[in-house]
Amino acid sequence: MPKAKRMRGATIGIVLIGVFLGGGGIAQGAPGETGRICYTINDLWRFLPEGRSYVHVLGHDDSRWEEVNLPHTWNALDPFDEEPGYRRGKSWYRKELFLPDALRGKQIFLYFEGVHQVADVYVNGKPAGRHKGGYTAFAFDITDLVQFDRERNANLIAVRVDNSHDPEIPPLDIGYAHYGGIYRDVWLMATDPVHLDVLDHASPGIYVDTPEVSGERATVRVRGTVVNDREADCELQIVSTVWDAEGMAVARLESSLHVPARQSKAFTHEGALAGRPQLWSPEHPYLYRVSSVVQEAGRSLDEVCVRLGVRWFEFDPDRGFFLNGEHLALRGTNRHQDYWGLGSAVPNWVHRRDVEWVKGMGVNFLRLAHYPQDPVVLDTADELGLILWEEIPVVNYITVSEAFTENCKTMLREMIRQHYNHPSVVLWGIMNEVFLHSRQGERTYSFEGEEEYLAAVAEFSRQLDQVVRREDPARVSAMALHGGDIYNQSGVADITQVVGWNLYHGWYFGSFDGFGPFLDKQHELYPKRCQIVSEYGGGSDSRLHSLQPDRFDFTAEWQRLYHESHLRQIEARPYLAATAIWNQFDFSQPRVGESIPHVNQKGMLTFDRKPKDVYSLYQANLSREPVLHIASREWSHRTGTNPDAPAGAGRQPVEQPVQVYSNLDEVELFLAGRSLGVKKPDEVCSAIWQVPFRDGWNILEARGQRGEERLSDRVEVHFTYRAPTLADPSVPFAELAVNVGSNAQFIDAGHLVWEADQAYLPGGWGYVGGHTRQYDGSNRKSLEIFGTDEDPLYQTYREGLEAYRFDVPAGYYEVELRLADYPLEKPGQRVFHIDVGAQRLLENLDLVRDYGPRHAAVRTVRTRAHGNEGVVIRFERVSGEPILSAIRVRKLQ
Ligand code: GCB
Repeated sequence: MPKAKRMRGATIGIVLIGVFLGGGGIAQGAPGETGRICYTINDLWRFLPEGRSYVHVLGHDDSRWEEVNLPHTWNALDPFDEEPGYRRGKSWYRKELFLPDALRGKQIFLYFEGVHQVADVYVNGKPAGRHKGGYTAFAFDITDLVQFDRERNANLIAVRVDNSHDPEIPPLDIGYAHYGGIYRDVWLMATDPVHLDVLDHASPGIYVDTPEVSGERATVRVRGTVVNDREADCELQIVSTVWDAEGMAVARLESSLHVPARQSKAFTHEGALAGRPQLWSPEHPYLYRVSSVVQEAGRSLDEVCVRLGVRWFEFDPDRGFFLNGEHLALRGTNRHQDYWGLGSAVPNWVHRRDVEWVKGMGVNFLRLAHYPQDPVVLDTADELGLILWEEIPVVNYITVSEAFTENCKTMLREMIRQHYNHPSVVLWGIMNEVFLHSRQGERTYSFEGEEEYLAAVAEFSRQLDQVVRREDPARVSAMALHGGDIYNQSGVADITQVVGWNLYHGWYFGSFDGFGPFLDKQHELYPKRCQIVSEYGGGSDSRLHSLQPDRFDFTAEWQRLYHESHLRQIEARPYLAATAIWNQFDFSQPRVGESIPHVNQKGMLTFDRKPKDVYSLYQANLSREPVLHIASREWSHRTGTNPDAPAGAGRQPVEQPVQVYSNLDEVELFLAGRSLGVKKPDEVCSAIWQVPFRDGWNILEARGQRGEERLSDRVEVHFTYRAPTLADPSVPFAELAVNVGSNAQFIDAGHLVWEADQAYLPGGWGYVGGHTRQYDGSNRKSLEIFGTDEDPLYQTYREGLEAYRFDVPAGYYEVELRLADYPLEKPGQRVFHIDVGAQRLLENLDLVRDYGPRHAAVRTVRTRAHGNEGVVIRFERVSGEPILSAIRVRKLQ
């Protein structure tokens, strides 16, 4: 059955685009520092979502193309709609560029911060260059292609962008969207013909490090290359100055350089910083600036200015991580760059705010997974003080070919050279979970008979590792592994200087408690390896809550238990130099699905950056700032029963737990101004109260104090009391909705609580017969339900049931049935009748035939309950087993 293309909640993104006003600044390493003319050319591009030929030429009429500003992706929305996949292919961008006369005689470059993933750039119809790889910057010299004649047309920049799958370019198969487009800033840069190299892997042109460094003294070394694009030789002075944060020069280095015509020459100079260095650390992210000026006969021709953070570090397999000689437990998180409704086309201020969210959680470590990120991300990490792991996008498997290997090496070199001067970077990652898939790109658990492939992967890893060690001996190479032993068996785990484990005990497999023992075992077996945790996490959905949380129910409560357990296990293992949560933000995963299709929900914040409870859990544990947070705050509408209440007792208070995360010594919780007692948060900063919720609005307030500072947090919870006997006149029945087959309550957009399911008890309500079919996320496959955004209501169901009963008082009722069939795919496999009261509502219902597999079906009927018969929905099997996904009964007045 053909499926209509239905967008999911797309308006959110569109509204956000409207309010983003740009921001950010010129990033370190990007062009734009003093000595050069440099500005963004992000506005007024024309976009054509096709790969047509000959549209890059002058004279082609693009007036009907869409007008767009950069950053831009054509996949902001389509990975999230109900049509499988999203557009991967070619598109064109064109822009008219007027060059001011001031640029005559200069060397002109185009500098792209990131285009996904193959860019062919043309200027005035002629090719300027091609770049492969969607996450690193590149620059082209366009001096010979541009013209300054204003009478004629402006210069035409045309870029063909292709985000098709390419077996020679990483990433191959990934769990996140390959957003196509020019999705980062584009700059026009003009330099003197004699200039610091712009085309060296689009690096800033100088590389600064500290060959000798201690708390007492540091030497600074500056390396670079000067390019002479003149027709004559030149005699130059290169002057590098190190400035402290107050603008005082603390080192001056000088070299003379003879650069022959049309050639380039490298220089290195080194010298001591005056006085004791100010060291860079997460607590004290002190930044110097280093400028290198190219001078000729006292006249400055070019200048590049970058940052310098003076610091040194060490990883030890037993003792963990040391920064500037002091132990520092790296506690951190991972970040994907995309954002709900924007895809990868994220403005600089959002990148920056993301890093602030990370820092604000109290962590000091961030893995930029699984690819190099926007320059503003690295700048912000330097400024706020975060230790970074940055990596190239080799994910899940590789193509065994020279072209693939070379593309990966180039990408790695680009990443290292472009981000070399960022003190925040400590680890360069070369790959992630390379043995998750077979060489054919399928999820695999065995590499039997694949010795050749294993050897090829090992060789590939060695080559990449060598690139890191050669390019940047002062940092360490790293790779992330999934739990399989194949990394040990193949020797791959011994190649990089640090290995990170991506562990999902208590999520994809096993229980939480398996996490620590797994790491202990690895530590015991490989005592010389520096092993860290590069990923651990579990997903949640703010619409789902449970008093009995369970794996894959996506409740905030299960996610909290998961992280509390991991925090305890991590703290018990001092040898763990670093740990990183997967993930700081929910992100796209087009083919995998959780309770929100195409979204990975393991974030500490949602895809649109709303913090979840776990954000406060980490903040309370890691931050020095005082934290006081009432958890489950989105569980703003609750229901409950006092099963022991006698008939006629009216609405009773019902005790339910409320958890508070705090790093204060003591916290007092109040309900409607009445104290429920003072508690000391435990070792993961948690305290739980049993709160007697009353029918209606309940105002909860937590209060605490640190020194003179008083803190409080307040939430309002609406509680609906449900009498154990539905016909009890002292609690008149109004409405009851059930998330059938689930232990979790689902709160819909209208704040209706779809309660956790239960077996029928006379006088009350529930299912009769059957068994539960629950969502199983362990296979990482999507369970998208079509035709609805309320997927969780359908992802669990009761199968083989005889009836669903509500012993409601006599009267008229509206009954809403919700159904979606999976895993069946063919008509005829499951056919059944549904009777509501005496009425046959659905005869020979075959959901797959009538709606298609995994498609939501909703039926609302009116019925009458006579005497004390209640409302009974009966299911009669024809073939297969009947099912019910959710049900709602509402009394009609
Ligand atoms: C992993 C991958 C990451 C996935 C994550 C998950 O191990 O490295 O890319 O997103 O698991 O959530 O499944």
